[in-house]
Amino acid sequence: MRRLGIHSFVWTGGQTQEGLEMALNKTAEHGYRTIEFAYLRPEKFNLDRLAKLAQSLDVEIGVTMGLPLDKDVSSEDTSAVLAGKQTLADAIRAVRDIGGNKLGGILYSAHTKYNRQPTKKGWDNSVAAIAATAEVARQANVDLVLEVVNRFETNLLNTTAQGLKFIAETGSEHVRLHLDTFHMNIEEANPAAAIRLAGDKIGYFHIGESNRGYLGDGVINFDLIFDALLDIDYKRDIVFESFSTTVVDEGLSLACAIWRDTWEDNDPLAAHAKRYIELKYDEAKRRRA
Ligand code: FUD
Repeated sequence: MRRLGIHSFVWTGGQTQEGLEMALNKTAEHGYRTIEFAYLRPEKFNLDRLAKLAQSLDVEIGVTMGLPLDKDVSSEDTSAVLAGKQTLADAIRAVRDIGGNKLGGILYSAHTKYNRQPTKKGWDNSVAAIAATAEVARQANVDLVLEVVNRFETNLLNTTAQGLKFIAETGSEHVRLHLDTFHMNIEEANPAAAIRLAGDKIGYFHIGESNRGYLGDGVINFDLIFDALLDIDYKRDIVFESFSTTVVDEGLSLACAIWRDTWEDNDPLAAHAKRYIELKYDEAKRRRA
């Protein structure tokens, strides 16, 4: 792994400058070296100040988001697709301006529980929009990673195999997958096999438990996950993600159906996750030695 990071929603709903600055400080204090800002609203913040603070703390910033339905690039409606492309291009500029290194999340569709089947035309529209976005991202020196999520959060890319087909169709070497153990646990028959299948096409990796709470409390077999990540020689960032109603954001909490507390105190959660990930990673390395 390159850098171990933490999702900002462990610290803050992300609605204020102070909240994001606190999140950066907490991240560094706990020894994480990258943070994920989700649903960043660039117009609300002083991006330059956040960039400088991150740099002074040696914490890198990644940004993730999902599209709203009226900007869904997997829609058959041309105006929604155009609006979505514009949103993605704006988001890449915000990532660049905050000194960030990647844009991830549900960039290829709306982040929602769909009430319709995906369509071939919608898939093609999304592939074309992501191919165009990849070029914007490449020029801005920002990685573009597509998060494969469970069926209740998109209707387009629920499995790694679908994600690989999608990125192949974009024809761009600049698009990679953003995989997440919570989602894989729901959709993949064999999460470790999915990691091996994706190999070098994994650009970003989320570690989350099956109940989105404390690592180790749920059903995910992290030994198999870390064995697979070592097998493919995964060298990019790994980020711990956990959600609770202790930290609420209108957009993300609703899209992810976060209706209850999996924890109340974020400091012990963050400390535990870092110890847990480092331990599992070391154990996997020892198994190989
Ligand atoms: C959502 C999820 C998150 C989310 C991201 C979007 O279920 O797993 O990774 O997609 O935070 O900003």
